Amino acid sequence: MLRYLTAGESHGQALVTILEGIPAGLKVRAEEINEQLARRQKGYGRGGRMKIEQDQVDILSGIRAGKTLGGPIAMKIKNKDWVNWRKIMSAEGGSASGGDVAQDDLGQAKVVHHPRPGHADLPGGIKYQHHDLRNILERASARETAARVAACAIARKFLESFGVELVGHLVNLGGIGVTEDRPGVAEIAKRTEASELRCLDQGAEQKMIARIDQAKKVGDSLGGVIEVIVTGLPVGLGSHVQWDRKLDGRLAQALMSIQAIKGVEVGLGFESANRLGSEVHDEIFFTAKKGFYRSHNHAGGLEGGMTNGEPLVLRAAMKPLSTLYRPLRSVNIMTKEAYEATVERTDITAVPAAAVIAENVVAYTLADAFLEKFGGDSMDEILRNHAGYQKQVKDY
Ligand code: EPS
Repeated sequence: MLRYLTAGESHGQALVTILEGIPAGLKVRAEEINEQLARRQKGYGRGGRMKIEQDQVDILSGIRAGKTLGGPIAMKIKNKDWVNWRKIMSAEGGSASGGDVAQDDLGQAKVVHHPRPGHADLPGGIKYQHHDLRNILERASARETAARVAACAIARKFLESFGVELVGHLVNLGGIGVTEDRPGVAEIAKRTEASELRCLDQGAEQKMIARIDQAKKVGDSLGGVIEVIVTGLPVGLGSHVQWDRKLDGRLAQALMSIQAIKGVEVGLGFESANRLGSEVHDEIFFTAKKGFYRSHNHAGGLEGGMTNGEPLVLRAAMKPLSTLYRPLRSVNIMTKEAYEATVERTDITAVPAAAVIAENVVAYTLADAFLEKFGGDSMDEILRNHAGYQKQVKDY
């Protein structure tokens, strides 16, 4: 239904994306996309690159006078850092002698021969037959997520038309967890937007910041856990009937595809494996006013690969970034000698950014499921289909 692709290298000229399948008549302004891009750039623990970039989208097609046309939406985000990498990264580059290694003004080739453990460098180099691992790392970089967020921000806007609210926030950083109960989505959004780490719990946040400072001092990096909560979803997005239609699987794929994500949980997640069934499942109740409702939401809003009307609760674990200022042991891919891994400029942590990326990729996957269920070519048609189904659910 909905699809998008991104292109672009971290230090290339620009990132681009094409999003197709958004119906006609959705109001979208560039500022709304830019707002998501700016949120993604924030967070204590980010490195020097974020001082260079101020991501702004250039809408090239698919939107006219503030409304989608129904055709592909193409967007571009310039890399401001490109001016510093032009000679190294341009399509026409290459050494004067005709070799394939470009040099910058200082005569540096910035070739990478020492793969970073945990990064795409080594498997990518072997697979694509590159002996300059920059040819891998430039595309593997999480810089790509700027383009993803731009595309997904439009899907998010689409979802908001149906009263869906969502928030992504940080619930663990380097082993320090948030203990506070979760208030409603709007309250979490308000409180975490004002936080340097996109974290609800100010006490935990101070400890996390100290942990980041400590990691920075010793040249290390930190991971964490983010949580996405979505309310206002109808019952029945996704389906139990086929593996690739199960919404939990599709959401997990969207989250797992974010750079550095190593695990995904739905609701109670891994903890449900430790408990008896009677301690896990959400008992069902009914009142005329509320309709069907649950005692708690351990299922995280998904049963049988379908939304069940309860809030969607997803968590994703991000590993510590694989570039370390105090590098790990590696091997020179040319000489096969032991060497320290390459040190590229990096962030100490990017978990707060991952919360924004997660929020937006979840919105994309849900918008796709919405279009499947309520499909149509214009917003009016889809809103009508949605309202008809909501009545059907109420009358069940
Ligand atoms: C990244 C390394 C850093 C991060 C980058 C992701 O970039 P650089 O090598 O230019 O310092 O800042 O993230 C972004 C540029 C971004 O926009 O999120 C990496 O290796 O993945």
